[in-house]
Amino acid sequence: MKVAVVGATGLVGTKMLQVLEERNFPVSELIPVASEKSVGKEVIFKGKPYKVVSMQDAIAAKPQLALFSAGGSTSLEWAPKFAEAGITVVDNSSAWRMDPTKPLVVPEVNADVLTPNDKIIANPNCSTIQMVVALNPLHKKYKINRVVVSTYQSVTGTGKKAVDQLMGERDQSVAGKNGDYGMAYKYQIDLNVIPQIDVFLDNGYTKEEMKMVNETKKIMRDDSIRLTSTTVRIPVIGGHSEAVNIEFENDFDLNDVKQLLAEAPGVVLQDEPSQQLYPMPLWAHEKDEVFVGRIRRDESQPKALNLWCVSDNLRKGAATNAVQIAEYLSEKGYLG
Ligand code: 2RA
Repeated sequence: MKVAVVGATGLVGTKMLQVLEERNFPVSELIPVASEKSVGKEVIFKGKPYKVVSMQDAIAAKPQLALFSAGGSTSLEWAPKFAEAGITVVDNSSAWRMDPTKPLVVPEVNADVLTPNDKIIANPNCSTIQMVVALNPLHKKYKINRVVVSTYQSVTGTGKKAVDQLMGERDQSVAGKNGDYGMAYKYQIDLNVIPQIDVFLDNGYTKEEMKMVNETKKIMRDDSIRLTSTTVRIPVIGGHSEAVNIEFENDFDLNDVKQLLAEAPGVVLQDEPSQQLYPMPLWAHEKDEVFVGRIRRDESQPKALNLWCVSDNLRKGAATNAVQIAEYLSEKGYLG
């Protein structure tokens, strides 16, 4: 099938091309799309060069599927134009996520909401995706009442400029080099931790924190789950980590919790404290799964536990999740 990747030269777009290729998605023709300044550049897919085209040219080429990773305003303007031309859009921006007419999908959790009529499908925020993959099997069995989550997020979630800032600062502090790099953040990120992801809202939370609250309820189809979040940027590139405290309606068996997670789709249990085995971004990097460990009872609160989960935010948190949605649509025969 003809597949367009919009934002094909960015960090997530590049990862989308890699994941489409690795998972052998049936791409007969690739249509890479990017901003006007990148039109004419080449991207490599399955060893072949493809020229980057404009939005108009991509629509005229009539792909069946378009994976978008081009920012909210581009998506608001262009996704409907693709959809009107009969092209199914899977969009990685926040533009459509909370629109009640658009599905917000993590395939392991709620692929069944998709119908052949969905032409714009939202890919959730990276920090939400990895958390709900771990929460869903536990919610189904023990019913979650409340979640308290703190994140430790990779600079790759911000984009290439942030990776350049971190590496530039590191070069300076380690090698004494005076490289030329721009500031993606207001503050130094190397040797630092920044307790702000995205902008602040009137309630004192950041947008990233409220995405975790609102998107979780929509994906898990349960508005009764109470959730509070603190999202933090750390000088890491391999993936996002999350410390999650979960309070259930019903008491649970800890071994059963571990068993449920070990068997859950998309989860790898990595929980051997005696071997000092637990999830880390260093190991999750370039993997598609959500790694879960440090599972233990919360001794301060009945029916509650703590866990630690890590996932590559550019893969399961973005590109892989989008491609998995496309695979589901393709298997169901929903893609034109
Ligand atoms: C971040 N959640 O890590 C964002 C990316 N979508 O900044």
